[in-house]
Amino acid sequence: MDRMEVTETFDGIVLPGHLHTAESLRFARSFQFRDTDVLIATYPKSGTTWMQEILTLVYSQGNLQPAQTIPNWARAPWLEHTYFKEMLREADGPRLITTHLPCQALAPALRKSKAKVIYMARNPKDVMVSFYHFHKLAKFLPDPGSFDDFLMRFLDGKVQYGSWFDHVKGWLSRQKELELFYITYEDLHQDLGRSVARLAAWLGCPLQEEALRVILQHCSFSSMRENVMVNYTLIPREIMDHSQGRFMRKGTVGDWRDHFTPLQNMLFHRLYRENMQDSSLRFHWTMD
Ligand code: PPS
Repeated sequence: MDRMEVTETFDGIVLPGHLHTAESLRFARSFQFRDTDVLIATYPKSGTTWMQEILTLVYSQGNLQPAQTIPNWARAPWLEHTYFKEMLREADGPRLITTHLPCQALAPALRKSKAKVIYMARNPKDVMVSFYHFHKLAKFLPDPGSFDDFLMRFLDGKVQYGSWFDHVKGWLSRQKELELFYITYEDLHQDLGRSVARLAAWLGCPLQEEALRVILQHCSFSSMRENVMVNYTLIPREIMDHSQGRFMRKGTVGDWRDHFTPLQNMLFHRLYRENMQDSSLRFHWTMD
């Protein structure tokens, strides 16, 4: 196994050494964005793969070929990952790039360009549940321990990739300085058609009705779950143990209700309020 037990620390955040090295992180921080680049920024488990698929198809105007033949990590590689340089497509048009890094690490590089950022957030209760299950399958992440332990570490910002609160507040507090489009997993769930059309218009890439129809069909949970280019079944078992669960797990809003005890919910609520009280951000999800 390749650096499976190693962790990298970056600005106080712990990241899996299987995917990150000090060098790959240094490279990410000083990356020269082009004005035409489009960066998908998310905290893990917030709908990154969904957004990668939507943007691929917006730029292909509904042509399914890239989505059906190229894995998502090659179509929209993670800036901070070790393989980024070899995956980045040197095409003239928009390069799709993904990141889970916090805003403070990338804002200086982004400010030097007009690169577009799409920040996608998700109800942290559902993020936490999805992340917990993902830890069981991803062998490059530590054993999550009990659900209760993981929940405490998540609220404390002590999980890999750091604090959800800092991530969301960091990116969204810079909405005005960056070319940033903010959207949530819940928006996509509520009205995928409207969300895709808004995104396409903002990207300056409006869609014909037929292209939109194809995108909606292809980006449904059931369709993406079967697409090997996005469901991570191409990743070998030593890295993702598919017997422990599926990457495309449930794809629902509010799955936390089937996981949290009343006590866990109370604690989550209290810490959510405490952590978000210094922020005037409005979120598109219900915490009850
Ligand atoms: S990662 O590992 O950070 O890239 O994960 P990420 O892609 O951000 O999040 C994975 C969760 O997104 C769900 N997903 C979807 N939900 C609804 N519709 C579609 N099309 C879709 N595609 C991915 C995926 O199932 C994970 O959520 P959970 O709650 O675990 O099912």
